[in-house]
Amino acid sequence: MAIPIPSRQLFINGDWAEPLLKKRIPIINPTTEEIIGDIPAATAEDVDVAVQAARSALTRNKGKDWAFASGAVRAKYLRAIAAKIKERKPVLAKLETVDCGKPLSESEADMDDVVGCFEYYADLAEGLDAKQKAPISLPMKTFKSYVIKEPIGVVALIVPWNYPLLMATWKVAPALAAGCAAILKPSELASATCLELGEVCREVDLPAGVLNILPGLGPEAGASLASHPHVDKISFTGSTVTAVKIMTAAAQRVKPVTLELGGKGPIVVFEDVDIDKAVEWTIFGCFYTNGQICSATSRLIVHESIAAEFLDRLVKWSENIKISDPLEEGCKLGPIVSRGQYEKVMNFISNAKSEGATILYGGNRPKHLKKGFFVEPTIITDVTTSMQIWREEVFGPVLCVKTFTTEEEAIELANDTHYGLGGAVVSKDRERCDRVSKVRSILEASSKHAT
Ligand code: TXE
Repeated sequence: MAIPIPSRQLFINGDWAEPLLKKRIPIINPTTEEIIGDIPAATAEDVDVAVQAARSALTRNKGKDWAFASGAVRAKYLRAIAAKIKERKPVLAKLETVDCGKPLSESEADMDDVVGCFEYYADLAEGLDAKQKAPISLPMKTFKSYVIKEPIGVVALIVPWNYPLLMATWKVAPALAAGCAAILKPSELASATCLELGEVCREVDLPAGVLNILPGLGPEAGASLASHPHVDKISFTGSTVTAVKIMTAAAQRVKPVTLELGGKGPIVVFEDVDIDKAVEWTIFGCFYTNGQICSATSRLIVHESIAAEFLDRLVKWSENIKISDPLEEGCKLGPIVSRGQYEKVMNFISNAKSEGATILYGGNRPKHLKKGFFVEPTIITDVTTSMQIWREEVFGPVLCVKTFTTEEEAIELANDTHYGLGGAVVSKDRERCDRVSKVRSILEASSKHAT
């Protein structure tokens, strides 16, 4: 059954506004490769209008507006947004799945998290009302010190497409709770649910300009936001290449940025594990959301003594992963978000082959699906640490494997990456898990490289 895609405009100053240059971007369903609608594309001109709206939302009538509202007032709006999203969960989850290709069960879980996140920051907003004494003793009684948390001003929130509404919420909810006015820039590859947040804001009468939503191309809408003189802070999640551009633009105006970028996370599996359970974690760590997660554990580092048995069972589990239209019941792997990302993933696989690695499982488009940007869950062995597949983030369902014999070797392999972010250690020995996952073990490994 076709999912109706709402036709939306930009969300500026509490209402829908046609982009000044009337540009639009098609929405392509990654499962069918069909155009199913379009989204408005903001340009520099729209960014100016939205920034102006956000600025005046902060201080329109001094003393009454968002920056001056109590935490309790802001919390009331955040809870109202959470309640509306809860009501719309079935529709929003379907829309997310059709737009970005993740299995429906995952989109449903995302919507629950969205609700939880707005509620969580509502609680924190209330906590902001209490004036805290600073924990320092001052030499003279005439001086007093307090900690008062003030909003930073207008913030630009630039998000990617792998968790469209959830990632937006991780930025929007804390910004609004803190009394900032925000401009959300969703990814051009998946903006549909973020635009629905505009409709929710209208329904709960969020004061005009507090949240503005501007989908559009990165180099146009995103870059204009990053360099805008009246944006006080930028929060960005996405690729390192784009982060460098954003930091460079922000540096011109000495503007603070918060970045969350890529990863190449390890999962270290010791010899004492319950193999089936560890296989299940490995599958979850690398193939959830089609592997399009910055903290995906896409490098399996498994103890030599169990490697053969482990890989055997990993392949059997992979054979049973249901790859289908992500709206279908039981789907565990949907398509990659776009043709561009699909081609990127396929290139990684073919480069791995040409560098001498072995494709133990997968590596192709699933034969039973004639359309869509699908990639089989892929397991790659005979990998060396200089290969691209070991070093670079794929952002697809692709796992590369190495074995180890000593704990020290496992730690070295796990930390052999220039990315940060997540990692996992699987063992029945809790002390070992704590020891290996400690930052100290990373420092030890890196100091060895330095000497
Ligand atoms: O990211 P971009 P893309 C990684 C992952 C993926 C790769 C490319 O490896 O394969 O990045 O994905 C906006 N100024 N991650 O091309 O370009 C853009 O419109 C300002 C990791 O989608 O970084 C979108 O809203 N903004 C990641 C956002 O930046 C700009 C999640 C992200 O797009 C801009 C996604 C510019 N010049 C991809 N150019 C994670 N950490 O979870 C683009 N944008």
